[in-house]
Formats: sequence, C-alpha cells, structure tokens
Amino acid sequence: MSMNFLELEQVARDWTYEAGEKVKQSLENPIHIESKSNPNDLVTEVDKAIEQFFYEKITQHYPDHLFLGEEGIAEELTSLEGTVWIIDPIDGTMNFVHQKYNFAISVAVYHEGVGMIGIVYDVMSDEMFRAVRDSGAYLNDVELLPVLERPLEESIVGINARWLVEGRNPYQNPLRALVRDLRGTRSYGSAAIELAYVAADRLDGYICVKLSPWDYAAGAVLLEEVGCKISTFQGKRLSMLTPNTVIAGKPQLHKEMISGYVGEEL
Ligand code: 2AM
Ligand code: CA
Repeated sequence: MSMNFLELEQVARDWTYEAGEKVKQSLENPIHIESKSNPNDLVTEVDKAIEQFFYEKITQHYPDHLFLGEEGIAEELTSLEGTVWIIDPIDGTMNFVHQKYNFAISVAVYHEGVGMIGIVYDVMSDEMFRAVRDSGAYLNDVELLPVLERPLEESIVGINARWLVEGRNPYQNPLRALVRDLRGTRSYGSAAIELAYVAADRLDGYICVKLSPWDYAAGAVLLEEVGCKISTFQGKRLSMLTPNTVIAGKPQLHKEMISGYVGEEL
C-alpha cells in the first residue's frame, strides 16, 4: 500500500471536526436557502462553504487527489482511478434547515475504486462513525462489533415514507410488502446517518430508491468493515459515479430483502 490510510484518516477526521464547528457556528445566523432539482431539494450557502472548505484543504495538501462532492465545486469526475475524496458537505439538508438537527458530514476516500476511509459525522449529537478498510469501525472511540443477525420479522429498517406513496416509483408495491413484514421502520432524513446506524446496530437495514454516491460512499466503508452488505436493489455493486437504488443491511436480511421483495429486474 503506497499510502498510509490510517494517517490520512486522522487528517480527514481533523478536517471533519473543523467543518462541523463551522456548520454549528452557521446555525447562529439566518441561513439562505435555495432549491435545486425540485422545490424540496434544498441547498444552503453552508453546504457550498463546507464543500469549498474540504476542496481547498485537499487540493492544498494532496494535489494529486481527486474530488467528488454533492455541490459540484470540482471538475466532473469520469473515473475512480487514483485517490478520490467523495464528500457530502451536509447530508440531510432538509433536517439542517428545518430541525437544525440530524444532519451529517460524510467523507470517504476511495483508492483505485476501493473504499479505504469512511467518516460520517453527526454534527449536533457529536457522533463520529469512522472506519479504515481492514482496521475496524468506530463510533467516536468505541470499536463497533461485527453485527448480529435478526430475522426479518424482528428487524427495523430505515426507509423514507415517501417511497410508499410516490406514484413514479416502480418499487412501491415490493416496498409496501416489505414494510408490512418488518417489525418496524424508522426515518431519520439523512442517508449517511442511517447507513452509519446500520453499521452501529441501531438499525438492521436501510433502503432508498435513489441516492447519489456522496450519500453512501462513506457509509459503504463503515458497513463493509462490520460485515454488513450494501448494494443496488438487484444486489449489484454500487457505482460511485452515478445514482443508484441502495439497499443495506446485515448479510442475511440484505439477501432476503432482495430475493423476497425488491430484487426483481424491472
Ligand atoms: P441530501 O440531504 O444531501 O440532499 C433524505 O431521505 C436523504 O436522501 C438525504 O440523505 C438526502 O441527501 C438524500 N437525497 C438524495 N437525493 C435527494 C433528492 N433529489 N432530494 C432529496 N433528498 C435526496
Ligand atoms: Ca448534501
């Protein structure tokens, strides 16, 4: 391994805490909000400033590294060759705006397409979920244990209720059936936090019809480190360059949710 990813994670962690402080300070003043693809797809000047903060740090300290972020500050990325930082400056922007709670900074480092570092920082609860490939996953300074399986009917899965009513969503019926069969569902409004919760055994699974790479890049590293699975609804590897359906969970539950509910090729 040419690069020491444990050292790089220390640096990424420091920057993430620094970014978290900036986000917290920003909540003391009124925030300017804009819409993106639709009226409910929000972005604020804070999202942009935090992405800019990481972009400047990375280009300054690691000029040969590449950058992929939600707000599109860097040039568009067409391959995952080399070392790539995949960053969501604020995941859960709607929560950030409406609740001032339950949002995260998501930072991942991929090397030649392989997830090496994953950090999900829940800023307001000061919970940092972090992992370096093959070196364990942690919640702050406590190591996360390999997850224990539960049967599907005793499982709790993170899902946004919108996917059960959205007419344009082809997975509506399989998802309704799944929700009926599970013990319960939860919705936190931040994909990054929900994936981290699966890794930390607070949820057994998480499912979303459409997410972008910056929403799940860090979560995927955390999940793999504790023995969980994450894939498309068809069980395929997630692309880190295009949006995907996303299903994550403990291995047996992940398999059952795919084979019994959402796995059929549409
Ligand atoms: P975001 O806050 O960074 O946009 C909400 O259920 C979760 O879905 C959040 O993690 C949110 O990320 C993500 N998401 C991805 N694409 C979205 C979109 N087009 N509109 C709203 N939320 C989106
Ligand atoms: Ca975001």
